[in-house]
Amino acid sequence: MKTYGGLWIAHGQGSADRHFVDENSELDAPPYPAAPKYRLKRVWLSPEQERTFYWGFSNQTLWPLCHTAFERPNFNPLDWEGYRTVNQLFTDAIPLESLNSHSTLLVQDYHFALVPLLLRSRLLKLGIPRIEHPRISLFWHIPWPHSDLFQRCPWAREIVRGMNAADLIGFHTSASCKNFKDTAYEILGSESEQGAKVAPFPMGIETPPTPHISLTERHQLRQHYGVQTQYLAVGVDRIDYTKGIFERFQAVDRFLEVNPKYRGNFTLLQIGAPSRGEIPRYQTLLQDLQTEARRINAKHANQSNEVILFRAQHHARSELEKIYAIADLCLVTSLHDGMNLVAKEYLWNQPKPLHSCPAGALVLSKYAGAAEELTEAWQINPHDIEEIASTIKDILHTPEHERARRLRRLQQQVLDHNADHWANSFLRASRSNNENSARASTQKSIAG
Ligand code: GDG
Repeated sequence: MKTYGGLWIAHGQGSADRHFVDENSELDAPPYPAAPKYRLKRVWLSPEQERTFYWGFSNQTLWPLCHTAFERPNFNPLDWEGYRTVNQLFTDAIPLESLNSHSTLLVQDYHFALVPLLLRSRLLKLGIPRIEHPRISLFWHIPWPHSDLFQRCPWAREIVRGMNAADLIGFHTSASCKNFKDTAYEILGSESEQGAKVAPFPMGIETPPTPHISLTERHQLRQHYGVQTQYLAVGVDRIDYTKGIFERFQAVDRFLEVNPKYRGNFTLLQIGAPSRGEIPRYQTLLQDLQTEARRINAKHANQSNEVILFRAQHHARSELEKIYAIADLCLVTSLHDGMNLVAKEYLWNQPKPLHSCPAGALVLSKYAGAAEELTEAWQINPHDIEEIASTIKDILHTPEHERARRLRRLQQQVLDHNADHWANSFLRASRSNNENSARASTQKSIAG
């Protein structure tokens, strides 16, 4: 938005949001520093709409349905009703008068599957011919599961029809694209072929130059975070059952069981940002993780050393960057993940190898979208605790030149496919796709 400008329509949920908007619920953004780059328009939801649309259908139906983490989705008709209502609310908030066939509308994520079709209906009701519609692109940040699985959802047809009305649908991976195309074809038959173009756009991170960090700073930072051991692994996640944090703790436990010489010499620093705390499953997960960390710490207790330092709180970005920089390895053990940006952030924040410090190594779930790109990472099956444990050991025994070689290759991949690359290629594809479909509809109407 900062690069291209435009209008961002978003849920107003902050306690002060209403104080900072004009009579159209809009404001300049970003508010600081003074030069605004785009407009922000707030949509207000009632507590009931938040409960059904956000906590309910988005996060207790679509989220578990799309992640193969063996978590049962809720199929609650009231939540579905709330989801439809809020999708209509957001569609109605789109200022049609300022859009034309040169405009691009980006619909973000699984909360808004119905917006593309609802918008088409609104445009057609106003008598605006298809050729004059804005380009509609949808980016789906989470995986798309196997067609057979998705069709268990009682409202699968409405969801897929809603999405298919876009010109372009982007996923992070080719696997999700294939699953979506299969689902659309099985549900809609040949109608699906006249719908959206579907393609992978693997998302990247911002890649500014990263600061150098000296041996002394590294030492001080480790002390600051309570790390007293030679080897440090890091995990950074929202506390979510899809992220495989519990499995990660168990793998560290197993690693120390099989390799007792690392007891007192290996720490996992786990950052867990509280997330979706209104949902009971997320509350019990946090408690389970705390209990498991305590159990493992007691089991391998070595004087004052804790094996798992679990910091279940939000951290400033600058702090995360330092934590990435001081860790010898990063454990990304998602049971399923659209992409996983943490993997890329860890790689990018690795300092130039310092004398006597090993190059950072990434343990990466093969069920994270990032695994399609980051092929030089140490890939594991997150359900296989033995495999994660033995991979940690393999990494600690890998020669330095090999670790450094892999890191260089991975960092190059992160740089070549950074956030700018993602935004530019998605927008370019939105535009070229529209030109193609505009041409196709012109030809059709001429033929007609
Ligand atoms: C969804 C998809 C996809 C975490 N803790 C803190 C914090 N974070 C930041 C990380 C990272 C982001 O949150 C998490 O991104 P992920 O990609 O790992 O995962 P999700 O939140 O599940 O995101 C995912 C993504 O969308 C993008 O499309 O990759 O698959 O599930 O940037 O650094 N940031 C701060 N404090 C924390 O405590 N400041």
